[in-house]
Amino acid sequence: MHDLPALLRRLGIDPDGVNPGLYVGSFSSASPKPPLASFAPRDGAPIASVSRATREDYERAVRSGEAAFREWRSVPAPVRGELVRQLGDELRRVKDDLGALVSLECGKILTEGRGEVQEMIDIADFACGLSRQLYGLSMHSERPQHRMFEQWHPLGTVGCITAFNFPVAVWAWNAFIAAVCGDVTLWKPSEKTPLCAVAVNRIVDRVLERNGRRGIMNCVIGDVPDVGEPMLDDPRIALVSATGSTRMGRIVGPRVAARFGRSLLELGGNNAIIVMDDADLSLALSAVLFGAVGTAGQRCTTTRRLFLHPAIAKRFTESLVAAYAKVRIGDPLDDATLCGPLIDADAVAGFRRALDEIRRQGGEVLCGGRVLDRPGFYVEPTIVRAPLGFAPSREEVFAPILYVFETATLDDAIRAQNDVPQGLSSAVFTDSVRRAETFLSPAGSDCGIANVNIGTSGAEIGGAFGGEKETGGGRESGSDAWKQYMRRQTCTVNWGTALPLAQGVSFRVE
Ligand code: UN1
Repeated sequence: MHDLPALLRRLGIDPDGVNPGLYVGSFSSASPKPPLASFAPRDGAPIASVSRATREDYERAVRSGEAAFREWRSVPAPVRGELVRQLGDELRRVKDDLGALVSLECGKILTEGRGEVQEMIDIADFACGLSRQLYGLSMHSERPQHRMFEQWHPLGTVGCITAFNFPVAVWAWNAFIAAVCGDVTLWKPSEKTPLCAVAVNRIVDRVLERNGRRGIMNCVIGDVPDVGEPMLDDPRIALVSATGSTRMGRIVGPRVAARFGRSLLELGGNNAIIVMDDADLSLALSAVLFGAVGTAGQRCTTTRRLFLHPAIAKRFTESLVAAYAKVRIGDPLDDATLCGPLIDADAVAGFRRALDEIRRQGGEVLCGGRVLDRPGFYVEPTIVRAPLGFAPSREEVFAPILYVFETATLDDAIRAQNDVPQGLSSAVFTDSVRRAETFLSPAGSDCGIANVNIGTSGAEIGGAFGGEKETGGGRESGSDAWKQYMRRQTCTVNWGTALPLAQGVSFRVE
């Protein structure tokens, strides 16, 4: 359908040569390492390649950022917001092309690829407004003629490690908020989606160059030991914002903490929807379908578990299986497709392993369960009926596998939902105010996101995004997530002629 080489060229990607893997206020392709090839999950074919940044490139990038930060931190925040506004405008212009590249390189369907670019545009608008609202507090001093307040200052360099499944939006959540906060960013994108990063950096470069601000958003595309790991131990990286698996978070969190750095972790999810007997079942069905099958089960917010009230369990499961049968699996660039491929062969192997284990432990596969025998990395969206506490359902597998359970009461469902190590997103479907509020109460869902009559995935940027327990505790994107990108300073000003001490302490020489 698309003229792919033309699409790549419009986005500043050379389909034939080696694209630069280093953006530090200038481009560079001169790497001694073999280029990194990017493959399209839809057919496994190579798309284009990118030079791999080295450990020395990382060093250049950090230095470039540090130099830019010395000026950027003193630029008025609303002026910083204006630059982010321009980035949003550029993204509006390339929305369809960049959305198509996201589909091509990470395999999500076109509407979701475009949606991801829209998420970047939304966070640009949010960050621009936020640049005039980085509010501090003022408090009443207990001492006469004293003023007390707190203010927020830029942190420095924010290291941003992103995953393949949101190859552009999660960077924007971090980079745009960090930019209005006066920080500089150093982006390490997933090696599985380097071309999305190249396309974004082409746009960023244009806007930074126009504003004379090259160096405030840098990017190193390369291997983890060269350009990812160094961030963890580097005291020049004030905040490491990392999205990925819980396994990765277990490495990042302690390493950054050991040097008293800050980390913001967005790790695994194991999200559930509870459907009660008084729910609008057609709403619930659409939500489960999008939550479980959308992005081929590769969102951290993907619906992985379903808790059904016994009165509707049979009917709802039947409708869901019927809906799954109608899902078109195929080329993500084809408008008729609802379920695209997994990212690569490893992901397919993970799906296979999970299904073997599910069968071995007695899970009942109601539909799907197979790997499709065609080029690319396609698997069937799968529904598994299992007893409560089924061990495989405690793990996040990045594939469209949905476990269905029956739970007699709302309390049982909430208990079962919370009984996993992860705590990202959750939802209840009910028309009862009492049940909805129970789910949202302190004794309800233990997740960072709790929804009523809305699924677990597809959050808007305006709220703080993130989760509890093994999800890592970080919050990105909207609300007051910006505070993690700044340092708080408490200030007391004495404008009087005496020096009274707090707490009534007297300390004087006669
Ligand atoms: C992710 O999967 O890492 O809520 C992020 C959502 C998207 C973000 C997902 N807005 O599904």
